[in-house]
Amino acid sequence: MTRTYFRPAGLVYGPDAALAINEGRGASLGGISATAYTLVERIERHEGGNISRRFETGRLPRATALAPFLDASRPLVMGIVNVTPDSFSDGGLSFDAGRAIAHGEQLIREGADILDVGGESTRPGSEGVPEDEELRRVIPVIAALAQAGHRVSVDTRKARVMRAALAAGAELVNDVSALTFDPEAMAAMAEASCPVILMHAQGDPKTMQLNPRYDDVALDVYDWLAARIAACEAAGIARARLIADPGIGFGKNFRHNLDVMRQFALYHGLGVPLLVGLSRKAFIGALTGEKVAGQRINGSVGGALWAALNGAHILRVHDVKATVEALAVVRAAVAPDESGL
Ligand code: 7PJ
Repeated sequence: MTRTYFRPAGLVYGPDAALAINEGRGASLGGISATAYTLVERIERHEGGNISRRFETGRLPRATALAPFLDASRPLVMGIVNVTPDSFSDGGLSFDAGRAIAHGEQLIREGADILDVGGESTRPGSEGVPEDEELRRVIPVIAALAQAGHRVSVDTRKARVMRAALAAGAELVNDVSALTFDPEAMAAMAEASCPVILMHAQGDPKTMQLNPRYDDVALDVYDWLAARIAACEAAGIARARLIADPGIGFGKNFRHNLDVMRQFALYHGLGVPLLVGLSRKAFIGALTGEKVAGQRINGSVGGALWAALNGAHILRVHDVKATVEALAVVRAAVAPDESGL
């Protein structure tokens, strides 16, 4: 059986996007008003593994509908609030509710739209955290930040933590296992009504970087995410609630990450909004030579801009100020008189 994929290409921005759409030569990329694609790469994956590619002036079979909290004119910036003692990039600096809350407030002042609060490090090689400990870490932080009026997401793989976080005021659930880790997570989300972020990973955090393998990483990740979206819909989680994320660094070697990044626009074919998290990851360090995760700001911002120009709806970052400032410059260059991108 041949499987067919369509990757948006020939991207144009701002007034060019408006013109291309008006002339019927382009369509909005992922529902983002400031970006249009004018070509699609038709990718056919044949039985036995052969892949053929050609450009066409076509449209994606499915357009993306934006959830109300998203912004059609620009990507939202999700600031990372770690409440873990072993998080690799901030050394557990916020392992303490008070400090995590202050850090979240700081990220809001810097321009974050969403705060992603996590109590379990899922970086390569890390061990899981007992449920009670995870709850003890994240719930007070979520409650305080939500109470202060901020939009909070919870980064967890556990149904009980999801439920408690929503009860404490979280508005989104971000699961790096795409509801596969905890057998109850799917039901917990079917009962809720919040947006759910489904991230691709191969293997579990402890072993995922040992020897990741794919036939074609970009397409394999696409198939996996499409299957998770279908499974969620079948379990009663409406498609309109889902956000997909290719999971940079999760069971992917350097080359895998580059392949996924280059073809990021492919994932718009899933027909749901997209999130990317590449902030400070090893892949950025490998490209820049910066060994200290906390010093990988410049490379991370470069990656975030690439994702933004490829229609990402949410950028998950540690360095909110740097990202927001860089986005402002790209946005002005793309559409000086508008508020696009
Ligand atoms: C991601 C995440 C990511 C989503 C982490 C780190 C590791 N959630 N949680 N996407 N990464 N959705 O921040 O380096 O890429 S934890």
